[in-house]
Amino acid sequence: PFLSNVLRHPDFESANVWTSWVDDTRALFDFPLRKNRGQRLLHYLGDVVVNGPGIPGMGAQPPARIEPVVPALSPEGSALKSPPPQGWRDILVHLGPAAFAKAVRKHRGLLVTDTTWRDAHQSLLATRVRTRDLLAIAPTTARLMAPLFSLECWGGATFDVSLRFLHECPWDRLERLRDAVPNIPFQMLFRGANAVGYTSYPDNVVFAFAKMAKDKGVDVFRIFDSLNYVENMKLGIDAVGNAGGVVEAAICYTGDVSDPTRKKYSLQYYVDLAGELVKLGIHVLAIKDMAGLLKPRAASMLVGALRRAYPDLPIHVHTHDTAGTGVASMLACAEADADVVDLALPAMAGLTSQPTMSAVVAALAGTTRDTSLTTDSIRKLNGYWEQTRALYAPFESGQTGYAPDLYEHEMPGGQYTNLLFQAQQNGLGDRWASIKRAYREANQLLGDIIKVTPSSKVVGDLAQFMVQNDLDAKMVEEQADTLSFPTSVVEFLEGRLGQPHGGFPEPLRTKVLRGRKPIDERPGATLPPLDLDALKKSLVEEHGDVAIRDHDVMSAAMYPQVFREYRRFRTKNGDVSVLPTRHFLAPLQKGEELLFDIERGKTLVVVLRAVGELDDEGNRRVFFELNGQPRAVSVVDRS
Ligand code: 3PY
Ligand code: ZN
Repeated sequence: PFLSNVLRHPDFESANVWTSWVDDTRALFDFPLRKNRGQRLLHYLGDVVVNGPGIPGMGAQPPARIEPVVPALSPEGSALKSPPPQGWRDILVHLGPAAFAKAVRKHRGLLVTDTTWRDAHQSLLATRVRTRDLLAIAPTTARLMAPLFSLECWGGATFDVSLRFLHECPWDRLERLRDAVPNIPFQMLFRGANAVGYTSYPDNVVFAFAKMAKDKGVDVFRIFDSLNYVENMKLGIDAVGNAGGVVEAAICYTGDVSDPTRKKYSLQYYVDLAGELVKLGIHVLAIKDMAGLLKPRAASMLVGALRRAYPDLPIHVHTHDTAGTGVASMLACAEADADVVDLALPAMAGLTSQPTMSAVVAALAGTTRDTSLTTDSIRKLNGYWEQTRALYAPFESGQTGYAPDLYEHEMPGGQYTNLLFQAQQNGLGDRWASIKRAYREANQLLGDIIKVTPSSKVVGDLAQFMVQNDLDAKMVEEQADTLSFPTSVVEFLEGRLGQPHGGFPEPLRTKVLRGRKPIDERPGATLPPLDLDALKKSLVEEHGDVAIRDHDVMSAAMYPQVFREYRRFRTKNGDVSVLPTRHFLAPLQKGEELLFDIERGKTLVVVLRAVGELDDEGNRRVFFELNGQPRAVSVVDRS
């Protein structure tokens, strides 16, 4: 079937084939899933009817019974047919990253990154927003939000979550969104030496990953390291530079530069760190306030100091609204001459997400720092996101207000909602307060470190360990040579994440390591290169088909076991990304009709007719109608 797809393809007929043609031409690989596509999807729908969706992180709230409405543009219809207005991506494509950065610095208004497609749903909805719901609004976004500096849409936890829980290919998401949005730069969050994973990868993998991400559509790469360890960041910076992307190096912000008693992370620390990054040849400097600790006065001081030290460097500020200072702090950044700030559409903003775009846009309208975005455009898109958020109601974390104790525990936005959700699911009313207290103590025990993926997990694991075992900080210190610490804690102290500012805590480190030899260089430096060709061969063998593409190899290099399970899932259930979100997340009701396009112009109509009795092997038959024809699938009942 592959060969016949090749021979029949119009590019092949017109001899218009280039070296990467096979990899770049999606249609050639449609054959394995085309076969029985409907039947495979019925298997998924049947499984959800019998067992529920089985997606971790779902609370009791069901998805809303709506299909979100994409706002109409005027003149209706034709607006989507003509190309979108030119945006910053046109400048980037024409001038390249260095001149793009210069143009950004010269621009007078405050530029905005919209995080709705990445960090906002990572922080509010456990990263569960699906490609389908992003894609539906993408062409309209390209037209209404053309003045944006960027759309953050990829990286961070989205890669892992889309493969692992949504059963979708993250590369496919990127390519499709790119096709729909040619004018606005795409931004991703790149965890330095960890790329989109939680641990160091061999250098060749980091380089190949950055290159592939750039080729498939990422423009701006925000590179950070969870300990602000420059050696780890340098690898990411080199990889992105080599790929031709915009190198946006981020310093992670913690502590409080406006509080003279907080000495470890002082203004000078950040200015010096930025200086080291500038020497590496970055295009943009980001301040990554992953917890939302940056109060307005601290924002003025920090942006002001960096601006004075590096007058020509674009400064991009990222924050979370967890404590409620978000809008005020971003306005303070604008005042202090930051170039870009991260905001989210109102329905996806606030609390652990980014501050709301509507307020900042309105506050600056008509001033010299006008964002060029309009309240009307935001309102239109927001209607869609209000409805879409309701579809993902099962993933709401349960947070009902701002966090007054954020300045004590300093937990990043995404982790805050995750741990809160877990505590609520475990039904332990007092546990959340204890975890927050323990988190603070754990951070101090570990030497007051920067807390963001993956170092935040180390602190979170130690905090949970302390709560579970009724240990306070003093007891941990005293019993450190006998306690059985979580692996992440031991690995951090071993140096597997990198070197923290100010060094490791002693005598805790020596006690925990119990004779193990610590690593004092970049952890990835000693990893042998991964042979990506050999990996491709082994994947073709393992999965028994040739439809393993280079980006699948990269997914497998990042997450071997997750990729394996993703392929197995797809063999059984097909490409579930075509299912409407409500039916991806909740069972069909008897007699309910479900309509969806399996490809452009090919609609399937599914009706659930009946669920059979449990048979001797523990299976149930589920009876459907598919485009008017009776069909049945057999599903294992896991109850
Ligand atoms: C991530 O690494 O996913 C983050 O969002 C860190 O802030
Ligand atoms: Zn963030």
